[in-house]
Amino acid sequence: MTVPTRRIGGAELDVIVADITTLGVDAIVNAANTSLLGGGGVDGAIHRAAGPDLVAECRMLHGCKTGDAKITKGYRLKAAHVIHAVGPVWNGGTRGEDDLLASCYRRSMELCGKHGLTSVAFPAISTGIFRFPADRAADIAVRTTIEGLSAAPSLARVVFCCFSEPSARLHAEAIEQHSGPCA
Ligand code: AR6
Repeated sequence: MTVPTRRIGGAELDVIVADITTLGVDAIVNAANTSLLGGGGVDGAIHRAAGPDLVAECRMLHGCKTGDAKITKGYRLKAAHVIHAVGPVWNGGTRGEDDLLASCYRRSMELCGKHGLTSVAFPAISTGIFRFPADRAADIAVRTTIEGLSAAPSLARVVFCCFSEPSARLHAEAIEQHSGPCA
């Protein structure tokens, strides 16, 4: 699937299907849990690829609340940094899940701005082990990231790094919906 790049302000938005641990961007975002000490899914893959120094730095952060994000170095990854964002577990949608998911994208964008990062890649946070509906999550991810560009003027590239074609299609549709027609 080829998705045309969209430009919003000074940033381009891309959707790709890839293993996020292979990307040479300033920061990859991790779909972490509140302990920040690793787990399965993309979290496990990032810790394996980064090596043991990552969990050592994470230990010093003393966890992270759901809806928040914290930044570390990338160690053996190509990415210089990892932004550990904690998405909500899906519980039917009545426990603030939408707001918590939006919050972790917003906090990640704020960290990109604070650290002057020029490129960032997001996985589809909460849509795996945490069971958040993929279409609803893609809409929140794209909308909140576009809103967050104003907090991160240094960003020239935002990548939605999906792990399947259907996930990529959902993100591409959301970009189309929230960014207007292709220029
Ligand atoms: N690259 C890109 N995307 C990936 C990769 C990868 N290497 N591996 C999985 N995905 P998940 P969650 C996709 O389960 O739902 C962990 O145990 C995956 O297909 O990794 O937020 C944490 O420690 C899905 O679309 O994260 C937490 O306890 C998306 O990444 C919990 O899982 C997120 O799936 C977090 O669950």
